[in-house]
Amino acid sequence: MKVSRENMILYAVTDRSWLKGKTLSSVVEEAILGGATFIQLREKNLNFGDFLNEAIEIRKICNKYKIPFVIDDNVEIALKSGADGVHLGQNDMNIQQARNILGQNKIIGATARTVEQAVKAEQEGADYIGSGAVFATSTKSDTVPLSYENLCKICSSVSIPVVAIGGINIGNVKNLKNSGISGVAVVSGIFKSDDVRKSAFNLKKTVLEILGE
Ligand code: TZP
Ligand code: MG
Repeated sequence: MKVSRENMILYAVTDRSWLKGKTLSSVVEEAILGGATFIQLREKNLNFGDFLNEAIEIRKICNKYKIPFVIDDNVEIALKSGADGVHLGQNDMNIQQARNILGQNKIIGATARTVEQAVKAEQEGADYIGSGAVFATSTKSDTVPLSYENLCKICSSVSIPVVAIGGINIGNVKNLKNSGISGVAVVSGIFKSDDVRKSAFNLKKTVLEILGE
């Protein structure tokens, strides 16, 4: 599966911090039912076996709804789980190496915080760019702020889709209007909610409003 701009509208990045007894696959399904158009499995603390089993479970849910599914950081888990691809940060495996392992038909997303990083990622064969942090976030500790102006520059420097990430919620997403993004990547704005489906639904509605104008 490859990505289209429409797949980027509401890109949900998982987090198991707020499961409250639920399974991650059940909340991922809720996010999809609410309108998430893309799922990234982000696990920073699981061992390989648990990470792989979780990836296989979530892959099944995403396949059921035909939603693209990528693994954060880990090319081996992406390959072994049958995921649609991987999302690579600047300190992960390089894009060409991941492409050699995964093949042309898999999705490779890349984090870029500057125009130079974005242009390089596109040249190396990335399918989309994730850029942030556009707002303050407590989900990731080592983020660097990305200004609206620099987000706009990144969007206009590449022809692949760009998703903004970092602290995005229903209240501030309007500030990203006219930046050139194809959508937003969200962790807590979806998964911290007691009603994941409703939060995804409301967020998507607002994102579609700003993308349409
Ligand atoms: N990369 C940049 S900011 C961020 C990541 C993974 C965390 C985004 O989480 P939230 O909860 O949507 O602010
Ligand atoms: Mg990463």
